[in-house]
Amino acid sequence: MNIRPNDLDAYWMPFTANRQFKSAPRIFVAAKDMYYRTNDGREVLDGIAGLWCCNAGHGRPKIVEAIRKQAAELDYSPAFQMGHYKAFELASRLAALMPGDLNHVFFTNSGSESVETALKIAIAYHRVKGEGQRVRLIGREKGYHGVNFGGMSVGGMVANRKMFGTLVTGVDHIRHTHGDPRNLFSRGEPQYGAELADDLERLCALHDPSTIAACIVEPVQCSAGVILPPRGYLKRLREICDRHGILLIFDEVITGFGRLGTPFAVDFFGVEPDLVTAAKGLTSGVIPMGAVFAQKRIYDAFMQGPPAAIELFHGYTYSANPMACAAALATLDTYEEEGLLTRAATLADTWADAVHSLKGLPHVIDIRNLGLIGAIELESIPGQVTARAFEAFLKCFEAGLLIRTTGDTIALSPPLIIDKKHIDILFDTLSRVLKTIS
Ligand code: PXG
Repeated sequence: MNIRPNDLDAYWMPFTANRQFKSAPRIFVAAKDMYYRTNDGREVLDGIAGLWCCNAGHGRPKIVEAIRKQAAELDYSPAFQMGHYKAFELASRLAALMPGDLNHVFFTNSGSESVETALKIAIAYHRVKGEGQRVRLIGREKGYHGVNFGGMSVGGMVANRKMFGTLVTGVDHIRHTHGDPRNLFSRGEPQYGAELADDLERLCALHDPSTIAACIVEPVQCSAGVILPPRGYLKRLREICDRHGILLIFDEVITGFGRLGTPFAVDFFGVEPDLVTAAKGLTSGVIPMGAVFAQKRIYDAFMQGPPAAIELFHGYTYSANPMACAAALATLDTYEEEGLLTRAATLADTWADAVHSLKGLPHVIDIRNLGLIGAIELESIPGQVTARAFEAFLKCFEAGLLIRTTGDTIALSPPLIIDKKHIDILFDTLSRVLKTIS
């Protein structure tokens, strides 16, 4: 076969209709602050922070400079049995951002790896504590925890699961919280449905709680179309886990680093889980990196036995990669200097007004928001789920706005540097497009 440079064929694109894309490619060539630039020279307003990750915006000088400098100074350092200063510095700074005793940090390279790491730590924790029978993992319907086997198994997105065999065994799911008609068009946290957390009690009764290692949930289910936890739901989940000795894991890959107007959703909801996964905003999306936060008592439980024994047989070649650490430290500096981890709280009302202003436009059947997240759910064309939202996606892109769609829901989650002027442009464009879709 004749392969030419820049031929579109060789690249097998992730979560993309490859043939459709390659017949009409959409290519970015540059990005700065709130905007991407396309190969045909158009500016596109970033309504989704890349893929929910570029929280500091694009091309931020401190981050760019830190990466440049690190590449020249210490490009790579072995992740096992060797250390470099920035890894320790980053872990300490991250631990200081978290409330309570969530003060030990394990580094990974993605949200998916963070999830696998957290699930493995949970199971191993019970074993080192002498409860090796606690092996079951509980996820939630419609949950998204990445695409590796553990995350896919505790996840609840049917399309992401059905092609891949029997998945990890010993996994069960609590019900999702979507669909109560009383919650339609709620501003912020929906009022009804906290009792859905009791579904975990049902699974405890079925499996016996002594067999359950952990329950993992996203505080806000973003990938499934921004499904919000009803008021009191997460607290109730915490109480049930406590009652039965089950570890609670918050998957904060999206909600971490300021998305809700607090550093983490942990702060926003006032609920302290045992483990927290993060990625994306950790480096503002610039270099792949993830992290798992563990409570001190979990870390301490492993620090037993002969000091020469490796306590956890887990890790990645690129755990705490120096380039990623440098990018993350510069990202944290940028967040701090510009107040970005709490900026969403300042903008939340303006944002909520703007998102809910779309009520009444054609096909809009629900609107949801929290922090700097918004979702506009469109009525599906019968037999053609996704078609309507995808049309909106293409038309927005042509009109200079990047949005994200899942099913027939439009999701918005802009860089946290967004200001009122961009919010106006975003919603003017989106409302114009919504008036034209079939
Ligand atoms: N957990 C959660 C809660 C996520 O949202 C992952 C884990 C996996 O992260 P990695 O880094 O392995 O992709 C995610 C990722 C979307 C979308 O628009 C969401 C994600 C990724 C890409 C697209 O729904 N979330």
